[in-house]
Amino acid sequence: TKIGDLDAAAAGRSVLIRGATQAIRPVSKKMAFVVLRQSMSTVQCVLVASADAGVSTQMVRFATALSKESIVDVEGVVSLPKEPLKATTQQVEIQVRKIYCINRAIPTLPINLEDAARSEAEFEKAEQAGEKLVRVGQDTRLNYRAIDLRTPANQAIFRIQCQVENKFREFLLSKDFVGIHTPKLISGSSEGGAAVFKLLYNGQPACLAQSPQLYKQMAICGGYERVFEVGPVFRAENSNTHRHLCEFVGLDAEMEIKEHYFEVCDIIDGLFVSIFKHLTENCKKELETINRQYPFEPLQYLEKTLKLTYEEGIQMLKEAGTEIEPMGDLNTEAEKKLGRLVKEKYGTDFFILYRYPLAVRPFYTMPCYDNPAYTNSFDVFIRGEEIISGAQRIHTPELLAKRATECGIDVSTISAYIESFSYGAPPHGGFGVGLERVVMLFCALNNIRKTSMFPRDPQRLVP
Ligand code: ATP
Ligand code: AMO
Repeated sequence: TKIGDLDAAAAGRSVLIRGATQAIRPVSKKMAFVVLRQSMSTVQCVLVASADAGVSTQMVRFATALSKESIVDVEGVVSLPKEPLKATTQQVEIQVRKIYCINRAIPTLPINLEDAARSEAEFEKAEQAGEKLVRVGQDTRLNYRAIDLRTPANQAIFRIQCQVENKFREFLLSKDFVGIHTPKLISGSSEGGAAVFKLLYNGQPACLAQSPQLYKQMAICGGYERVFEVGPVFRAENSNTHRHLCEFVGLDAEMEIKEHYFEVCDIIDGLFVSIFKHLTENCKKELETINRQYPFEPLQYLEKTLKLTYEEGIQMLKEAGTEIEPMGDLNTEAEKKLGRLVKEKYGTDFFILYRYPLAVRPFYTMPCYDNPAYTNSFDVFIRGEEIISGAQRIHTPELLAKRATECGIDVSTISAYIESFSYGAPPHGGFGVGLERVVMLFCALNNIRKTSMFPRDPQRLVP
């Protein structure tokens, strides 16, 4: 039986439930309560010693001696409680007939799950009342992730993550994209720059892929028209921030362009509006669960995604008193401020900023036809933080080699990639999304480590 399915209609039914002992409360020698949990659902089990029900005082004693978080099987009958239950998700009780311990947890766990599941507001309220509660720090949570993942919010977060990934695939498949897999062991950097993990590949210097960039473009050269990939991305940058990981899940897409790179933006528009709608309509329980521990304002977005030029963005920041180098990159603070300004003016947390200066984009980005100091490129923001980068790509080998050289890349290290554009290459563009960032920002969480099940940051390689 699934605990989440137990409602008043099940009253009187005999059930067999396997779950974790979330709380154990002895009342007397003859009576005890055990709260059992499966994923996000909990139910109260009642043990009362009685000869009629075949429940002995030994069985009650056995139950009260169980350690929290042990795995047990309970046989019993569903009944309706006398008063509404506050501590469980289900409004029924189980009158226990038998209880078996399947696996015993150690008596003192390194994390108290109740504390790990509390909201900041609960801690503050308790403090004001003079109660002492222990906050569980992010590092402790990650050190004991197998326990931390059991909190209702964490159960919800990774279910949401799975839905985002699934919708990404589903939407792109419906638009005739083909799912591909590109190598993660590669000979050199794919984004330019030094932030790669180096290793030896049969004695030859190699590195972990910084993105599927070069290969997804070569798949387009290979006649695939529209491709996508979901896979790991490795970045060796020493970024100890709330939004950088050394390994994250990349959701990438690449497509032929018929007339204009806004065709790529249109795919993003349709894709993300469908993801947001799906989460809002079909993941209510998960979102409410996250909200209970980490309260957040629902994401505001428009039916047709707002697009602003980079210059318009700079202008908005200038008018609001922020001095910005017009041909430089936006720093984190400026991006956040722009996010707030856009929300005030246009009422959306989700927008596309396009036509970035050439100087701040990777070598493979197509310069604008009308002014090569700018590019046919864009970033996409949620709540003032970047979730996507994308662009039209250069599809002629000469210009590609020239731009690589200008960006300080040794073209001999990417000659096979550059040559791919000599054999007939259609105009194309694409984008890359960071899955953990999408979930973090949709739910307005404050740290990307909350949306990576086993995060890899510059400090952490275990568990
Ligand atoms: P992309 O790689 O597409 O640019 P990103 O969001 O990782 O995506 P970065 O260019 O790495 O963007 O960084 C954008 C901004 O984030 C930088 O301008 C900088 O302000 C900030 N940032 C990056 N790394 C760090 C760091 N280690 N410490 C503080 N801020 C950082
Ligand atoms: P970019 O480097 O901007 O672009 O990466 C694309 C998206 O990946 C996410 N991201 C990260 N997430 C967690 N930790 C990190 N260290 C990190 N770095 C990036 C962000 C970002 O928007 N090849 C291009 C994409 C393209 O043009 O198709 C690329 O890799 O959400």
